Amino acid sequence: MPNAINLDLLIDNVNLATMDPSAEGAYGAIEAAWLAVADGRIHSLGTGPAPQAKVVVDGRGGWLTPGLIDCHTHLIWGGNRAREFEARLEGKSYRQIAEAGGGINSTVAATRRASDAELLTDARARLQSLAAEGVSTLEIKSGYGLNLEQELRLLKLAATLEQESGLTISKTLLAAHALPPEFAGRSDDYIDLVCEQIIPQAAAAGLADCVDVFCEGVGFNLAQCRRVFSAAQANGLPVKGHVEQLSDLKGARLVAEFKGWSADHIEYLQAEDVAALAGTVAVLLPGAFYALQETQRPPIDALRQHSISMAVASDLNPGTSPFASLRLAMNQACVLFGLTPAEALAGVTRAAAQALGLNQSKGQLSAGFDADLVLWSIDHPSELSYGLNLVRPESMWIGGRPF
Ligand code: DI6
Ligand code: FE
Repeated sequence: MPNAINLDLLIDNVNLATMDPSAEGAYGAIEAAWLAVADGRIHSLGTGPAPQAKVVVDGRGGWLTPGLIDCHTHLIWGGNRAREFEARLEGKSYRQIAEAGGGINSTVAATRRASDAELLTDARARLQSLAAEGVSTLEIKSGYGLNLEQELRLLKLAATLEQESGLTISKTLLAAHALPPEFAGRSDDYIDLVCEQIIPQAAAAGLADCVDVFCEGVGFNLAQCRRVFSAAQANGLPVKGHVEQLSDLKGARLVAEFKGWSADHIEYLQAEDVAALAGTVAVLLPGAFYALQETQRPPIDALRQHSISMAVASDLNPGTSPFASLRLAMNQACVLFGLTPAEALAGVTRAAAQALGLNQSKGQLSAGFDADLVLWSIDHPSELSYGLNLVRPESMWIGGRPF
């Protein structure tokens, strides 16, 4: 039995959805259990007599999960795109709107105009919505600045949000999100700027954890994305990509070639390209699929057959997924893509941690992992995917501290 003096927290009388892949059954469930925390990490867990600790919490027969992880968001932006939503409902496509100078570039204009304080006020509210539903770790991308100063500004604002919120935030440089208007007709020149200035300076300042691209007709082509990934690699940064969202440019294969953290969207990924993803996480973004009224689904069966980890994320952004809810994305992943609720929960815990390079410390209830914990008053973990706003966390701890 562990030395009681060293245990900071014991959660007793609780069922554990450990999400530990080596544990048996869906959810890696251990019922009628306890979990002990020391020094911000999970110290031990089990059934039977529980150890003593400085603080004891009665789980009252509820379920404890790892803190949820939203591994793909564009959380910081200015303005909104409700008028574009109206235009799409009147029959204009996302691509048509983008080509007419709307889309991402209208958010770029509004974001560049906004002050830091304005951006932070809106971003805080979105972050609080996520945290209120059990999110303890999230990713935030730049990508609405599209020049050196503005992209670095967005990454710094993400760091500010991390410091003030206490959540863990993975910061992703997405300078290759769209072609800014001042580079119209000169996309290779913009990629020069991304590779020669934006990536090196973000890396040197320690502002980015990863580099992302939008590999798409309305974004950047495969050769341009390859250049961005090579620059990331040269600057010591891992990569990920928005790939195969609207068409099949073979971006997922490129991400895999660079041993990227994740290939995201992938509605148009062909089943025969799935095997190449081994070691890279497939990030499913059903919010964007839903909002764009997409009909092409990601190749879920092929991903399962090849044992590719599937994460689920909100893609929170003003254009294609204006939903500050990871729980909605879990439900949509089940209803729209056919994931099981256990796959959806793994998608926002274990697989999402892997998609952020955090699989050694987050996303599981296992000894040695960070004590990012959510206690739910539910009868079964499938309830977390089943409904929306029916259950909220009873309690959340981040690094063993009450949040
Ligand atoms: N794919 C998306 O769905 C978002 N970015 C991307 O590369 C859309 C971003 C936006 O429309 O503002
Ligand atoms: Fe996205």
